[in-house]
Amino acid sequence: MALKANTATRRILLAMFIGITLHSIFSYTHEDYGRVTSLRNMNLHLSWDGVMDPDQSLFEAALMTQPKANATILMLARNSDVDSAVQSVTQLEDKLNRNVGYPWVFLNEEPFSEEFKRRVSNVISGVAKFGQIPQEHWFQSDWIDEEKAQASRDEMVSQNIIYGGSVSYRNMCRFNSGFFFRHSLLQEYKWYWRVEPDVQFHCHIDYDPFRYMEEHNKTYGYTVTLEEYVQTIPTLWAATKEFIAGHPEHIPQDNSMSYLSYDNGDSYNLCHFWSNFQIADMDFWRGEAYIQYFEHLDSTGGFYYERWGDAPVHSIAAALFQSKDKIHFFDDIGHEHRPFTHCPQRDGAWTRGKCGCDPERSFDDTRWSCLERRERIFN
Ligand SMILES: Nc1nc2c(ncn2[C@@H]2O[C@H](COP(=O)(O)OP(=O)(O)O)[C@@H](O)[C@H]2O)c(=O)[nH]1
Ligand SMILES: [Mg+2]
Repeated sequence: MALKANTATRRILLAMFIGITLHSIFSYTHEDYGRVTSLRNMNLHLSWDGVMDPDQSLFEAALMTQPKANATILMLARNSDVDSAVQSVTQLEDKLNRNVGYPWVFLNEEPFSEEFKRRVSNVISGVAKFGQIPQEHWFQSDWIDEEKAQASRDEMVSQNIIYGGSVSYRNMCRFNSGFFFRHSLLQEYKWYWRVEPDVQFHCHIDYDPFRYMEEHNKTYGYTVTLEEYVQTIPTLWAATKEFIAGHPEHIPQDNSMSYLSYDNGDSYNLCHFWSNFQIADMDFWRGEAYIQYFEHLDSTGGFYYERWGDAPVHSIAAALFQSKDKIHFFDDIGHEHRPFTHCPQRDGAWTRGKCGCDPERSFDDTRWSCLERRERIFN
């Protein structure tokens, strides 16, 4: 008896020793393994009274062990945005990312302050990287006629057009249109999720949206589609038509022109995907069709002589330079960027995601939404 117990005890001790040794080796050598098995993260799965929520912990455990996409969560922000950045990051970490651990990248045309980095890193479960945008990717090019640009800004201010007088807003729109995906910190990634300061994520996300995009062969995902202010893009469609005429090779047969236009491309109906939420494939923006389109648009000076937003520019490209099945509506992701909220209404998504938003007040039901038009075309 004593001999048997001794052997059994020795085996148990040996197994424990091997287990602890392997755990230590993996924790040091595999960042993901260390993250998902750390006590700090395990604690997060306990509810306020220390009891596990069985549904929650099951899907969280499943998410943790799945393979990851080559992806990052991206935020462009100013140092003064720190409070709103922390609030957006906290929400997305809580609703998804603490279970999947995608790295965050923060970009700014100025160096990030120590305070910004410290406050934001403190609410991130994994890696956070902070980068400065090269001057030539941000500031108004020298060849832009500043007198003409100033006159246009003054005119927009007199018409009360939102951000009409702002040069920095124009820099931001042009950067988001043509440069963010060229930043050195983003070169290693294919996928990005754009998050802005001061947004809300209203529902728990129980799957990995990047993997969804990958597995379903998508390139662009959105939550809200609406009409652009026509005064900000008077000549964007003319410039687009010029480009299309010169580059028929970039327009596949089954594109989504009918989402953008009611008259087969003659005029633009102003529908676009709101770009404060984007989950997309940077290789699409890095590809020949988009780079040529951006360069064509940029050469007209329209980002400064008018006030072209990155949202219509991205949307037009996503709709025209690829087949329509590449675009995905993330109906089940509750996202709010004031003044509009997309709140899931269908397929039990609101209940499943334990959403805090009011589905009755989802932007989808308003007359400004392009969703119905989009659905007619995409489904
Ligand atoms: N670094 C930096 N980020 C900016 C600047 N202007 C806007 N942003 C960021 O660009 C995004 C869109 O700007 P926002 O002010 O939210 O514009 P809106 O959503 O169109 O009202 C947000 O992520 C902002 O933090 C700027 O001058 N510098
Ligand atoms: Mg915003």
